[in-house]
Amino acid sequence: MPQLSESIGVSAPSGVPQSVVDWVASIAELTTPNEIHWCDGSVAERDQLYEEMVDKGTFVRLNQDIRPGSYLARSAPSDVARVESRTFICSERPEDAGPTNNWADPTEMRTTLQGVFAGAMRGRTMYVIPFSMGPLGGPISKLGIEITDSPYVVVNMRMMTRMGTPALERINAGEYWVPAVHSVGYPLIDENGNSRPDVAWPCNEDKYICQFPETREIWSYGSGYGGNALLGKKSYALRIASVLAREQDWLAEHMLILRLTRESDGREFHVTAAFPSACGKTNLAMLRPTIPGWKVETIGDDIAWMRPGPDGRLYAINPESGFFGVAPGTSETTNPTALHALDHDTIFTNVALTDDGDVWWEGLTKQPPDHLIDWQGNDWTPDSGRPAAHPNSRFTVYAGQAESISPDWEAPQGVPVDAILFGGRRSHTVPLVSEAYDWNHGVFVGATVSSRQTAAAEGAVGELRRDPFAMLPFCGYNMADYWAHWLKMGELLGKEAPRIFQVNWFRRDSDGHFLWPGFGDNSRVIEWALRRVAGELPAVDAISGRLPAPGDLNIDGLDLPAEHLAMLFAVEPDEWDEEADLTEEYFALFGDRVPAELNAQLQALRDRIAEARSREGSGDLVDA
Ligand code: GTP
Ligand code: SPV
Ligand code: MN
Repeated sequence: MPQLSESIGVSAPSGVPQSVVDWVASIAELTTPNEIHWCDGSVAERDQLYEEMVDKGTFVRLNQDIRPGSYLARSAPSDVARVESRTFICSERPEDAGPTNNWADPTEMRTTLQGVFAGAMRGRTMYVIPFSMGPLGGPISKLGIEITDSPYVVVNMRMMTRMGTPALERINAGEYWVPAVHSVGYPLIDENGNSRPDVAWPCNEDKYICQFPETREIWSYGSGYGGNALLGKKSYALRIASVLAREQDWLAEHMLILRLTRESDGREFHVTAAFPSACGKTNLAMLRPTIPGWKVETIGDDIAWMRPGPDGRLYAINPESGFFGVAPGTSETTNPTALHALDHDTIFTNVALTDDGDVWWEGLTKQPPDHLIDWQGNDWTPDSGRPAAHPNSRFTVYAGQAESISPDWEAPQGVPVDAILFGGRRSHTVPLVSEAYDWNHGVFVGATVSSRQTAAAEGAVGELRRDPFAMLPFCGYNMADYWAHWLKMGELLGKEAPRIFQVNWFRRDSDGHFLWPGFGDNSRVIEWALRRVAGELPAVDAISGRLPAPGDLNIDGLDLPAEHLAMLFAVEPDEWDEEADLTEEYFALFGDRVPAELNAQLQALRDRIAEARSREGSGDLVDA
């Protein structure tokens, strides 16, 4: 058997500590690549990789007159989204992963991984990617090194993280870093030394996305797509970081970050929002208000790291430096900011290709082009009867390209959070907006989020599932302990804690139409929430929380019939009764690990339902 790694050596850049060299050498010994490349993050390095990927067929160079610096990748049809069923939390004890994670014994998983990674990079280049999550050197930022055999991963990581020499220099100086190992699992030479040709999107049927919370390691095998492979994102910034955050009294969350400035008095507000995958974080992060008086700036669209600051308030940073956003549905009407950001220097994955070498996806234009090459590389016409772009097709773009990006998006200390929103796709039950009674009620609201599943992960699209804090696939430890951690953070923050709101853009009428126009009009809901934060508005106590008093939600200029408005805010005792029963069943999954306070919140919800019923019975609120 050829011992390739011995002959190539590790040849690390100068200054790299022996411990890092030893780790890289150990991975090279295991995976036996042809060569090792230490990524410096330069434009020259990027351009060389683009060139190589075009030559190999992994990338299609788009029409450079229309989309300069932009490329299209088409993945294997079996590798199009996160694979939750193959994502593992490998904690020593199964109860520390909890009932909502796939647990695997760390010793057994190590043996399995040693098996699948052995020789996995034969015939390929192994890339060593030093990166920082968060601005380099920031007090909330953290470092990592991803080893991968995928040049696609390298060029995506270059946009999504601060990647290259400056990150490595901090590691050289002895700063903490997290190791992450990735292989697509498609060696080009077998164990007998026989070669096989490469394919445009190498991957493996067998997939493992593994997080080891105690040793803070990440191992990912078999997929080249998104969060399965860009290991700074979900694996580090959420699964491992949530474990660190619990120990160190901070929060690692699946949240966008937004700044809103009120023009009348110049007051700045910062909002974070947790919505499940493909439920509107990118859209809200780039909100264009349809009401006057507000300026909106983007800080992050997917992940927030939040820490109490010196003044006791909660400060948020975006650990990422790019957007890996859902393409379908992005248009001049729904999200012009995102659309314009994609004008140049963008990597598209699994969208359709037009005859003039540009991109297209469902929702981009009302009229689809007459002919396209679909995401699988086949001819497509409007009567093909299948989507031209994959529903989870995505764009990767540097965050600085969004015209809405805040001048403070890289502020190392972060921005102070005034309000936190929780939302999901709910056709009924949950009103357009309600404010939690207090932090603990807000934690209950976050813990009980449910949402219709989207194409961001494999599974039954449309099925309603619990997705607490939009963290179901991303919490690195027992979800019930995570709720306890949120309760504890409320105690730490005390009166400085942000206010919490529940929103639902997705309520439908009996014909299945959305009742709320959404998108830019979501500014109306946020304005109400921020005026509540500012203490400028009263509210009406209801089952799910505090609702806007009649007339307080600005609906000027909206074509919203009064009965639709009523339906958006209807809080039906029967529906909430069912909700409470389902919550009780859901909590039972976690046994006695559920914090007592959340059971008390459930009882308080039941009490509010009973009270609403008795008021109904007395005729108080019944329309004449
Ligand atoms: P991940 O990147 O997967 O974490 O998701 P995300 O939350 O950033 O998702 P994104 O913003 O890309 O969600 C896109 C989907 O949400 C598309 O189907 C949009 O049409 C839909 N969407 C976003 N905002 C709204 C809204 O206000 N109303 C409605 N009805 N749909 C919306
Ligand atoms: C999500 O699924 O929540 C995403 C996309 O943000 S991925 O990075 O693929 O996880
Ligand atoms: Mn996400």
